[in-house]
Parts: sequence; structure tokens; C-alpha cells
Amino acid sequence: RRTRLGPQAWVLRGFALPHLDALLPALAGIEAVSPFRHMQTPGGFTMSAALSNCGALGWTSDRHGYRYSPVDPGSGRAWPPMPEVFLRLASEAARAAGFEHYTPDACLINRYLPGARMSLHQDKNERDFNAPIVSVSLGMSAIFLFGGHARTDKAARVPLHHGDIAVWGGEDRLRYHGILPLSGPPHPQQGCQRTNLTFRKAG
Ligand code: MD3
Ligand code: FE
Repeated sequence: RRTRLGPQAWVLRGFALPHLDALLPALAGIEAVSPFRHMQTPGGFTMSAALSNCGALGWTSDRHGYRYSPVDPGSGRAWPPMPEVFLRLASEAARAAGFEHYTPDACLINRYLPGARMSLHQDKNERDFNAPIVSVSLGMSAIFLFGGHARTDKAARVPLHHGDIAVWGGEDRLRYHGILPLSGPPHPQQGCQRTNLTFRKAG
């Protein structure tokens, strides 16, 4: 089932479910090399969601700013490579939403425990705003905030569940968005957490 959120924004309900037997072990492998950690923001706050990355470039944040980096600042070594199953899933989801030939070079992995949130922001650290963003939700359900092109535009609230994939491109690519504080029942397999994979063409 495909739900339209905007002219070029879609939620593909349950699209990742048939891929989870391959996806979850690959995720565990990444986590073992580049563990989840809480990053500092340039404003001096600690982000409530913990993050890791895989792929050629990883999104990082510290007191000096936000940027994509080929190395994990925790280890000084390259981020783990993007698993084939990640690439295949991201590219299939992009195609299902109308974006052909999607080859992301970055996968940011956010982990939310109850209470963790992401306030309204735009994704502007990528070089190419033409490529779509693909986001895979795993574990506990969350309420996604989908706003407009100005921070003060009223945001729609969209529930995202285990296995859902959202795709955003074109004129929807720079819309404000966020995640409400995580709450609700634990997920039967994943427990009290939500993990979100966000694929981007960053470099
Ligand atoms: C809509 N993460 O890491 S992904 C982020 O669930 C981020 O962890 C959220 O926003 C999460 O930057 C939401 C979905 C998403 C990502 C980028 C977008 C939605 C978007 C860009 C434009 C519009
Ligand atoms: Fe974002």
C-alpha cells in the first residue's frame, strides 16, 4: 500500500517486512563496528536519539557543526560499508515511489529509546537535493511530523510503524520534519526502541 504525503513524498506501508531476515543481521554487524552514540549539537545540546552510520559517508555533529565524514569520529576508521541488502531495499523503495536509479552513498541510523525525539528541521547538509531520501522504520511506532517549507507551517502527524518506508524527493525534499517523543507499547521483537535507517546521496 502506497500513501501519498505530498507531490513527491510517499509512505510504503510494510515495504521492508519481506527483507528483515537479511536486514536485521546486517544492522547488527554495523552496530558491532560503529556503536550507537549520542552526538553534541553546535548549540551545545546532546541529541536524544543515538546514531551510527554505514556507507562511504556518515552524518556527524559536534560543537563545530553538522557534516558528512568518511570516518567514524569514535574510532577514527571508515564507517562500515553499506550492506548489499540495504542498497537493494533503498533502491527498490525509491523506484516504487517513482525515483529510478537511486544510488545512496550514506545511511544514517538513528536509534530512539522512549522519550527520544527529533525537533523540526530541514536536511540541508547534502550536496545534491535532487536525489530523494529513503527512510526505513523499525521497532516501536513513532509519530512523524511533516511540515512545510517554513518552520512555522503547520505540520501533519503521520504514524510510522515497523517495516514502513518513506520516500521524499523533488519539491518535498526540503520540507521541515521531525519525530515526536517516542512513547507507546514495546515492539514484540525489537522491544522498547525505534531504529530508523535514512538513506541519502550526500557526496
Ligand atoms: C522529509 N530522521 O535523521 S527520517 C534525520 O525518523 C531525520 O530518524 C527522522 O529526520 C527519523 O534527519 C526522520 C524521515 C525523513 C528524512 C528526511 C526528510 C523525512 C524527510 C527530508 C525531507 C522531508
Ligand atoms: Fe531529517
